[in-house]
Amino acid sequence: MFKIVLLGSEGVGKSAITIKYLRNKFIEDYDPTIEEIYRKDIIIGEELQTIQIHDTAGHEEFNILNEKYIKNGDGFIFIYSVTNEESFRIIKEYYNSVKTLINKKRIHCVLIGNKRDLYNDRVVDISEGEQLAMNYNCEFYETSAKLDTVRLDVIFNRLIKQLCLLPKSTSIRRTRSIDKCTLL
Ligand SMILES: Nc1nc2c(ncn2[C@@H]2O[C@H](COP(=O)(O)OP(=O)(O)OP(=O)(O)O)[C@@H](O)[C@H]2O)c(=O)[nH]1
Ligand SMILES: [Mg+2]
Repeated sequence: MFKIVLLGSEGVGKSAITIKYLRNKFIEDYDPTIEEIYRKDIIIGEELQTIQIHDTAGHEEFNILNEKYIKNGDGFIFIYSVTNEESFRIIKEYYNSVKTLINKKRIHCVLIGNKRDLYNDRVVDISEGEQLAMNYNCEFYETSAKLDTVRLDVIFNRLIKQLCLLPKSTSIRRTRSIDKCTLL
């Protein structure tokens, strides 16, 4: 089982992305997350594999649990909103926390700029996201939990594929059956 942790400041759309990905439904109301853990079965190669998604709290009052999730995480999705400069700036802090806490050479992650449907409110340029992702050696996507459907599947699958490709000796817990996994 792969544990995927979503990180980003409050209101950027972590929960909206999670629910859209899992249930193809967009949540319009804002209800700050305390902690949510979801499971999803996906087909990898010919095997059924379970991923666990940790939707963390961006709100300072609730994010004391995040350290625990980061330590147990296999892959990370860093999310900011293209309408919020501060949420972009703070990605560096999340990234550095992960780097410190998981103590691995390489962080398997994806960077997402969310809310691209709000083009009149955009304050973070796409090139800024691209540059940051290049620094982190990770993939970058701009998306919208409100409008995009396919893209979220692609994003999650790309990250899972990275995790599948890791050699067996890494600390990631996986079932025997996916030792030679290929993602469809
Ligand atoms: N227009 C638009 N609104 C979005 C999008 N994604 C999320 N929202 C809205 O932004 C608000 C916050 O979204 P959440 O998913 O709850 O944010 P969060 O990152 O989980 O916030 P915390 O749980 O507090 O950390 C909600 O009202 C969502 O409907 C998007 O892509 N486009
Ligand atoms: Mg949330």
